[in-house]
Amino acid sequence: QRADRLDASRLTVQKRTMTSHPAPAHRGLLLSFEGIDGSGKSTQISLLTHALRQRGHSVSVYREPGGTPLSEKIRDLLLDPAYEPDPVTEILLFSAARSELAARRILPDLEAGHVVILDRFFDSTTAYQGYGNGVLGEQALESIHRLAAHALVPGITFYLRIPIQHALRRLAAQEKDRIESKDEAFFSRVVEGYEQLARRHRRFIPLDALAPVEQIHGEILSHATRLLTSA
Ligand code: Z5A
Repeated sequence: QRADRLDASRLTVQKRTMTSHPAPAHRGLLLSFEGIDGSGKSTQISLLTHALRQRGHSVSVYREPGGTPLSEKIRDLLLDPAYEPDPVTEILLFSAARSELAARRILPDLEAGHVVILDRFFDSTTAYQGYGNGVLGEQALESIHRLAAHALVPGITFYLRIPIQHALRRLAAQEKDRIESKDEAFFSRVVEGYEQLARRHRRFIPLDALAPVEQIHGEILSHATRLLTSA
């Protein structure tokens, strides 16, 4: 029996508070990674993907915004310094890219029993647009997230916590896109957003992003393993 055939009773998608749009039933496991740029998400995602595949799991990995041809086009628009979208437009564009990814990739993969790993999900919109740009109340944002994510919620959200100065130093050599070019005050608000989310949601697992790569990977793998084997 393949290791990725998860028992339906062990599904980890959290129950929605809004009954009008319940979380879809599926056999897979949804994991997301969050944190400011340079916190080490890509590094940890590739280690986790490799470890889970070695154990026989089918693993899909998607980045946000992106992951489908249309979502990648929206990503290009969103990160292009030539445009400065209205802040509400920006939320809706991130959400449009998310909806396309959720409907065309994430849901089918979860239904097939895959472990789906997301490099960012709707928590990024809360942190960057909600807190960073200071747009829309939490309730409005939550309704948009529910719609755009097709009611999916990660079983675990790994939050790589890093002081802004350290993250900036790690990325100093890279060319900056539109959002990476924002000032430090913006990133302080984004971090405050993540800290609020981490306090509020039990699915958030905060990790010290300054620890050695292998140590962080060990923690992440043990949480993912617990979820994959829990009854
Ligand atoms: N965005 C948004 O505003 N709203 C939304 O709803 C969504 C996104 C979904 C997408 O950026 C941008 O869109 C992002 C948020 C916004 N912009 N900002 N700012 P992206 O996809 O281009 O990139 P990113 O997601 O921000 O991540 P990144 O820049 O690729 O960084 P990372 O994946 O977190 O880190 P990394 O590449 O794994 O590591 C960075 C460097 O640190 C690298 O040299 C590593 O070797 C090193 N590293 C990693 N871990 C360690 C440890 N533990 N110790 C030492 N060095 C390490």
